[in-house]
Amino acid sequence: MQAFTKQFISEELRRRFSKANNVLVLSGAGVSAESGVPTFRGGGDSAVWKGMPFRVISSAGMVERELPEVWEWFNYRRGRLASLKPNAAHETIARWQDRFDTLGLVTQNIDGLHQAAGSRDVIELHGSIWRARCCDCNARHNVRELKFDNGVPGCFDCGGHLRPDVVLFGEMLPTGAFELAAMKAESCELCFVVGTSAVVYPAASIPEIARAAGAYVVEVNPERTPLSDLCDEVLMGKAGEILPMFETLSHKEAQKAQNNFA
Ligand code: BV8
Ligand code: ZN
Repeated sequence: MQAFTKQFISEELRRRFSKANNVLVLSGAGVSAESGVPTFRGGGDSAVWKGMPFRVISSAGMVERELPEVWEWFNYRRGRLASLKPNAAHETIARWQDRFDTLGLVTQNIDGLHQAAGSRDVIELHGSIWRARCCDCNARHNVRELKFDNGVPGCFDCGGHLRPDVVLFGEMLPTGAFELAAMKAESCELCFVVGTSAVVYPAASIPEIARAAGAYVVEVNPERTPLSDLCDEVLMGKAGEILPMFETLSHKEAQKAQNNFA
């Protein structure tokens, strides 16, 4: 394992990782794949609901025209996600909070698994499947424990129609979320891009911003993406296998530093 780690993670990245103070992680569906969450684009546009590609069912137009169907799709997904647990990738990223002075975590995922692993202050660019938002008064409600299998649930404050508090295609991101993520991208030294096909914007521009501002950008993905060529390093493999390798590495580096000091 250690010999493999040494080969796989370049000297340059080992050095940068051990010295970095300010690190940013952008995650996508692939980080949750090993927890059992289906990705959207693994093997093509694979997510289809009742014959509709997810880009159609998860779109602004569907909320306006077919809100009950949107709820049916989200209830189905809530059911599939309810019992899933964070994996080694989520857990490693959560531990990086104590490893670095500043660790920013920006996710496109709506599954809440980063938070379940202990990550704090997660920037959720695309919202959360565990929240609903009122179409009338804009109130947000935690619906994690609630079951509503039929039709459109009513707002607990005003009785208006609730919708999933998720950013659908053609909708704006939550106020300030992208701006905050972009600020973190501009100031980080090292940026990990984990488990994203990097085709959905504006999320995919975060690593571009980081690279333009001088960060070292590392992609972790079993497949190449449109971002791969821009990255300083591409670690091809599963997030749950690759990210824990950095822990071994950081402990080793810390030990080395301690030995040098003693
Ligand atoms: C907007 C949430 C302003 C709901 C989702 C610029 C150019 C072109 C188009 C646009 C552009 N700017 C904006 C657009 C339009 C559009 C867009 O990007 N379209 C693209 C697809 C062409 N963007 C928007 O509409 C955004 N809003 O721009 O607002 C605006 C508004 C109105 C009018 C004008 C402007 C809103 C985008 C929000 C989309 N929301 N869904 C839901 O879930 O139902 S998208 C969906 O894709 C997911 O939620 C996820 O957040 C997102 C990204 O997907 P990934 O996370 O990358 O996952 P994917 O399946 O694609 O890839 C998985 C990866 O994991 C693969 O690479 C695989 O190899 C890897 N993997 C697999 N296993 C592992 C692994 N990696 C590591 N380990 C493993 N084990
Ligand atoms: Zn309301």
